[in-house]
Formats: sequence, C-alpha cells, structure tokens
Amino acid sequence: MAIKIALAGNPNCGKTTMFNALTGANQYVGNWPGVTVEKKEGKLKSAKSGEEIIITDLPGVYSLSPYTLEEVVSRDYLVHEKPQAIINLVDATNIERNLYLTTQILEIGIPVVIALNMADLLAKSGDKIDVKKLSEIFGCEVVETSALKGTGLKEVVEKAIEAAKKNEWKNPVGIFSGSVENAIEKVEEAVGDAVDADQKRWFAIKLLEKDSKVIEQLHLPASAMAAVNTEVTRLEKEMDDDTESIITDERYTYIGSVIDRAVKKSGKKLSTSD
Ligand code: BGO
Repeated sequence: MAIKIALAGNPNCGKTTMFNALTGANQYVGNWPGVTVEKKEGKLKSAKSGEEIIITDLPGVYSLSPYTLEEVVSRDYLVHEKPQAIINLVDATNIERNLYLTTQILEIGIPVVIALNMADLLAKSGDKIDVKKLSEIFGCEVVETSALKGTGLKEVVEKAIEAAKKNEWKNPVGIFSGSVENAIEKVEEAVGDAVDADQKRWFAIKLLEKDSKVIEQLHLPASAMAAVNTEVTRLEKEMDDDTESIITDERYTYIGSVIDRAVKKSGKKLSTSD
C-alpha cells in the first residue's frame, strides 16, 4: 500500500514548487468533493526503499480555522482522511507568520516533518535559524529545503516516510498557559471516546474555540456540551476575553518565544526575486 503524505503550508511558502519538483509528470488534478478548490495528488517512489508515496498538496492556508473554504478543505482532509505524515512547509524568511499554522498542525495527531523552505533566500538574508533547536522545541524533524533549487527535498520525503512508519508524534508543550491547558483537559474528558484518542486534543481545542463546524460534526450529547460550555465560560471570565482570542494570543506569545530561542536576525530585507 502506498504511503499517504500531505503537503501543508501558508500560501506562497513554495508548496506548488515542491509538489512539482517531487512528483514531476505523475500528477492528477481534480477538485475537492463538492467545492471548486483544486485538488492535486501526485506519486513518487522513495529513493531509499522504492516504496510508493502518494502526495496530496493541500490548499495554502494561514490557519486551520473554519472561516475559508481552503481552511475547511485542508483541515477536513487532515482530520478525516488522516494521511500517514504531514510535510509542513514553512517559509523560513517569514517564519513567525508561518509558525501559527505549524502550532495547529502539530496538534492534529499525525506525525509531522517541517520543511524549512526558501533556505536559499534565508542564507542570502544572513538570518540564521537553529534547526536543531526548532526540532527539539517542536519534537519533530526539521529539514532545510529549497524547492526552487531542489535541495533537501529527498531528505524531507525520506524523513516523512520514516515518521509515517514510526507513527509517533508529540503534542507540543508550552504553547498554552496552565488555565487553558486545564480547560483543554476538561474538554477532552467531556469528549470521551467520541473521537480517536490521537485527535482528542485537536477537537478539544476547537470546541473551546466554539468552532461551529466541529460542534456540528461531533454532535456531542447535551451533558458533554454543557461541560464544554462550563469550561468556555470559566476561561472567558478568568481571562476577560473570548476563548478564540485567548487561544490565538497564546499561540502568538509562544511563537515569539520560539523565535527568541531559535532565530538570529541579521536585519537585512530580501524579496523572492533576489
Ligand atoms: C514566483 N527558494 C526561492 N528562492 N524561491 C522559492 C522557493 C525556494 O525554496 N520555493 C518557492 N519559491 P509557490 P505556493 C516568482 O513565482 O510554489 C518561489 O503558493 C515569480 N513568479 O518560485 O507558487 C516560487 O504554492 C516572479 O515564486 O508557492 C514562487 O505555496 C518573481 O516562491 C514563490 C519571483 O511559490 C511561491 C518569484 C512569476
């Protein structure tokens, strides 16, 4: 059976370039069911083992919220189709913005490999990213790539295959405050076995965010929803904000700390045409 790997990332992070470089002529383009968003799948073979890989190129998104068609297509694929690994492309020259999506992808219960793309541009800018540190922080492999120049691509695919086979991932630690973590735990209890154990954290966070699509999909018993609402109300009162903003703000604070620990800026500015 072919190994299923998804490519996920922000718009303009280089996904199309990487997908084309990896799959060449072995591509199939269609639409995602029921929507006019393009679906691209391609095949390649592992250079190491010869195993067949099917790569799905997900629409470029900034978040896994329920607000755009692209976001819904991407998250539904990840949560319901469950690829065996995700290659999360991060534009290394825009790392702060790109990591917002990364913090969400890491919660989904699927092994992740981060492709730190545009590594050629990063080198030109003089900025330095400590790949080992990022990998320690996120608990997953991080590979520098240049989809344009073709560097790091074989490595990132082989790492994704390894990750898929091991089928291990770590929930990221330190993103949320104690109060939010507490609420997540209580909501996970309320969810019970309505979802797979691997996906509990993802669903609990979405329920805390009052994500209408997830609330509709899960259709939890009234008692479970009451327990969720108790946590939402408690957190909103304690932190004097709505839960969606609390969660977003804590993600950004966390990303700030990741940048402090893993990125050294040179101060030079470059564009993709440099
Ligand atoms: C243009 N390095 C560099 N330097 N550029 C890259 C890399 C990389 O690793 N990866 C991608 N790009 P998409 P999404 C362009 O199209 O794959 C470039 O949205 C231009 N076009 O070549 O489309 C890539 O699928 C004119 O750049 O991203 C592309 O994720 C001038 O990043 C852009 C300069 O890549 C987006 C760049 C007419």
